Amino acid sequence: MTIPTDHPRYRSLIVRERLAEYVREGIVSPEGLVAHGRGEAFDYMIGERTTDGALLAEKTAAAMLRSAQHPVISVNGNTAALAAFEIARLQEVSGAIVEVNLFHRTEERVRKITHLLESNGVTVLSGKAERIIPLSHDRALSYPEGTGKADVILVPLEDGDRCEALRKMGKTVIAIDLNPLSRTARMASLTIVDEVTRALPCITGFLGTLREPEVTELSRAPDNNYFLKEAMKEMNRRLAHALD
Ligand code: PTJ
Repeated sequence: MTIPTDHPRYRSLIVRERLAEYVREGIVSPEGLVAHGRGEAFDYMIGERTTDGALLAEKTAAAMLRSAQHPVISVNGNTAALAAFEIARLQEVSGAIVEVNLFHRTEERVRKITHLLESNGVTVLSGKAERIIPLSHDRALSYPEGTGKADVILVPLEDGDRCEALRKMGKTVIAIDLNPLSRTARMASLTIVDEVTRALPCITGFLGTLREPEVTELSRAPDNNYFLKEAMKEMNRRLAHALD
């Protein structure tokens, strides 16, 4: 289908088309479309823009990645489909290890997602996945040199259970999630309530400009509840005046 460029929702429709194509190619899971729809709904409520609160969270995430000894970015099907290039840029400036971790895991999907990431310039951790995360499901599978060693893990669009398990392992978890009420958002050490393709370039940008005193100050003990409350306040404000 050709999307008319003058359609008021052109960008959103193009992204949906792209995700549907990635489902056909076996990169995004069918469930990933549902997850995307939920994200879109929350993005409407936040005004489809990066709020001041999200920007501060992105700066904080940059500081946390900068001060990490072994930063890791965990990528799933939706993130690869939406933001492979943005992941490559962030890896370049942060030096983070990128690994593929899937909720709906098959070795074929891991291979296809790895290929998509690599063709956008990402260096993807290879090797044999092991049951590293204390979960009964295949979401336990991860890489000893990645998640196994990580102190700070960036997990765009993560599942709540996995986020909780990573926290129990003592990892510092940075989530990107448009839903401030999700279990992931509440379980993470820091949640960025922003759309993943807006959030990643902001983190990359801050990594290039942050100075050492800010890194120390911001990465000390982020107040996740503060960021979640700011996002909800913003949504409430917008909803209260939506029809004015
Ligand atoms: O590729 P897989 O098999 O690993 O599966 C990936 C999905 C995303 C399907 C899987 O991790 C999943 O089911 O995730 P959840 O539990 O639905 O959580 C996804 C969260 O991401 C939801 O809270 C959405 O609101 C949010 N979200 C969706 N799209 C975006 C988003 N947040 C930021 N940017 C988006 N584009």
